[in-house]
Amino acid sequence: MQSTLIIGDIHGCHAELLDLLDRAGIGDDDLVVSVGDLVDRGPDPTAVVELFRSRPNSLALCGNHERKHIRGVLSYSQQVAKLQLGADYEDHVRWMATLPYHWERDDVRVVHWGLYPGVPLDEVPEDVRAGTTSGDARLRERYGDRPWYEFYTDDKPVVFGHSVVGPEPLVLRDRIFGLDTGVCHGMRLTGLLLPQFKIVSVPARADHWERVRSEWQAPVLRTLPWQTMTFEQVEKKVRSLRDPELDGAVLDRVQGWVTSLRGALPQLRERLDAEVARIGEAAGEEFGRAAAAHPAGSWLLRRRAGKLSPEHLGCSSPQQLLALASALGVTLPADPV
Ligand SMILES: [Mn+2]
Repeated sequence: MQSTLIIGDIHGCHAELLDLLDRAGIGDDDLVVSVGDLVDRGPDPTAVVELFRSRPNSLALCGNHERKHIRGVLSYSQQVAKLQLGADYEDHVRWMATLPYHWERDDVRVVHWGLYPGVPLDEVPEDVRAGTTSGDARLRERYGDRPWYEFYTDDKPVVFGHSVVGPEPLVLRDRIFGLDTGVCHGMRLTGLLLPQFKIVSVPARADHWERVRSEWQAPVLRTLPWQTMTFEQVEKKVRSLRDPELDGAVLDRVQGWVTSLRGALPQLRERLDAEVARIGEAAGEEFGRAAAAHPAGSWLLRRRAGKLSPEHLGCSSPQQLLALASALGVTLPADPV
């Protein structure tokens, strides 16, 4: 008889997914169902997504993490996953957009997070089923601070993930199953095996998110447009990205880079003034024409006309300052990270 394994939030933990399929004795003919959140925080989202995309008898629901990718709302863990998924990112996100928000059979219903007890699943708003912030607000409106499943009285078992319940799954009245046991945070990956309704679980191999989020910090920071932001925007961004739980070394490098660029301004001003004087002497009345032929021409003309602030020399962004430096033959570090 075909078994069905419903699996809690996997979050890119491919090794544990294989461990769980093995522990549950899943064969090719058995059905594997994910409650959603295949990606984000874990080390190997690509292998997890590819498994669900390529394995016959597989189904994944759309979790709030998939939904963020689909809607292009990328917080830090999505920015990391985007880099991890690499060249196939767009294609995988198009696939995510095809995933259903619930799955129901005669013997079970599955949803990533919420439902309205007594209301058919396809009449429950998508954001409630996915567990987004707006969905949570709707649930709070209906049920206050109590979780929706405390109002669930149907006989049909219901399975969900989304809310980490600790290393052991939540099981109420043998028909309410909360399976997010925090594998990406070093706890466990849990599945529910049907038709027996038996819990199967494997330990996480590491606190993945702790490692992944610091390992990917530099690559993610490298994708930000540091050079074309204004100096003020760079400093504001650095401040907003400071996180007491993260190694600040990469942000320190960005900060140091900005400081060294700004610190080069007196030297650039000296060079610029020396060039203005030199060209003025050599070209006399022809200053404009001679300066225009110079790589730093527009700065020379503005400086001579007194239209360049001595403090920042008209350079509001690192990119402009680097362009001026290069035009004056001064080498400055171009890469912040
Ligand atoms: Mn989740």
